[in-house]
Amino acid sequence: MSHASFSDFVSKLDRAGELRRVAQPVATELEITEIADREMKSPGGGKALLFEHPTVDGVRSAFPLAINTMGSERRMAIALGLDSVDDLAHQMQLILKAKPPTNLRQGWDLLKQGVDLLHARPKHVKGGPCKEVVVRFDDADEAASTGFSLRDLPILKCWPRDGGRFVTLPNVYTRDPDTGERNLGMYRMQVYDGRTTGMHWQVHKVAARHGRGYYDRGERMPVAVCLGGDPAYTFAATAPLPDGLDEILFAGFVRKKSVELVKCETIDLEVPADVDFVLEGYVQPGETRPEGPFGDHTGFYTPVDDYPVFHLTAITHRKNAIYPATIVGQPPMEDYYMGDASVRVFLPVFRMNFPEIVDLTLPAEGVFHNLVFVSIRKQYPYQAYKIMHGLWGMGQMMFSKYIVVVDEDCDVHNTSEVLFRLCANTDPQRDSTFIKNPCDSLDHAPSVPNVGSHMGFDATRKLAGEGYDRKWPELVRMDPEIKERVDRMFAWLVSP
Ligand SMILES: [Mn+2]
Repeated sequence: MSHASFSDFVSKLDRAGELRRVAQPVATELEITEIADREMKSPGGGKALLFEHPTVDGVRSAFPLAINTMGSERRMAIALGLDSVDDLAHQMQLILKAKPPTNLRQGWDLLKQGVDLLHARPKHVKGGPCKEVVVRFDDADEAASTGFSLRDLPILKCWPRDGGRFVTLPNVYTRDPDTGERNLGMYRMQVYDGRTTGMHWQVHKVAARHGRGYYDRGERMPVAVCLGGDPAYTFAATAPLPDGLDEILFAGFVRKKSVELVKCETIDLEVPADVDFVLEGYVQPGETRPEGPFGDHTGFYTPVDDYPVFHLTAITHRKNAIYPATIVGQPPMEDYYMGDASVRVFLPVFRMNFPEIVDLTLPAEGVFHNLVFVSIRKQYPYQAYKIMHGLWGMGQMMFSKYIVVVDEDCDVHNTSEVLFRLCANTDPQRDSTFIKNPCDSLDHAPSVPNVGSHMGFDATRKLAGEGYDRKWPELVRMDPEIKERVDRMFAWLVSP
């Protein structure tokens, strides 16, 4: 189920009891972070917050600011228009299993199974709410235009040592100059002035590759940045889609409604017509500027480095636009729930490559790349190592610093249970392995940036073929019949 607008989504959160409104003025400089951080660290991720009167340098912004809108399992499901995120995982599973329909009958059968691909294709429209207000920047002089600029948006200065204000939930649209292929990604943007920002796409990101294409041609690279609209766009921007798979098709599939695309005013790109803000502009390939520091999702400040510069040529927006934001920092934060939803939805894709995988999670403490818990149906010796190496060879999973493999009967979402297995089932020397692999650029621990070692633990039960000649003992467990009987007799006793 789609959302007509970002404010429609916020209203749904309100009706579900998932929103707290803050009526008093609060500073976009650090104060909103402190409030949002406490909320995100309260049990289950707290509530979404709508700051009705954020202030910028002491002046009330014309736009309210929403934060932590996806920061719980429930809100993530509401964002995707679902009762549970697992419903979407189930639909992914059906698609992967289904053969592409060759006739209407097969197509109809797929539809009956709940697979709805009809709405994946976007529609092209002439106008839309994102153009209710159009502000073009005169190339000659900003002051000659209305005076409206990025300074009018309630953009956060997140942490004390940050290099400035950062746009933290930007949906960034670029196009491959050779193939015309579109990409939607999320790259933080440091505000330099009213119409210039940094563009933090790292070398291995798709947009950076597009940039090299424009560089080779000696052409300006058009870039459009959208804020707000259906949260399905934000989910699609951060989802681990295979390179070349159009995020807009995926968003259409997620929201069960075609994305309506509209042409930008000053650049040759299309954006969803229902978003709250569109920042149109360009990156001049080759031009860079120091970006950072920034209090990052690693829990540490990432240092200053050179990144491309985004020059705005126009801002268009809804009259009643809401500015969406998030903060990152020491876990757990809102991004954990977004990442967790991605892992759940894409687990069927992992299972296609590795059918023995039962479940997989990236615990909040590992801030995505540092820790992976995976459970497998183990059938042969050293299968745990096969899975580790498989994951280390798959896309962004290559950055996984520690991988712990457990048996299928261990709940990977229960960190306490995984640690129990890790400690109880391993001989440290026999059951661990070190490898060399690329590291996340944001990881400050490796001696040399971007490269280092990773470690895997085989916490599964050991087989005879693994040099373990005794009989592996059985876990202490109650009989299921007794559990059921006790459940029936004592409803107040929660079955573990
Ligand atoms: Mn992509």
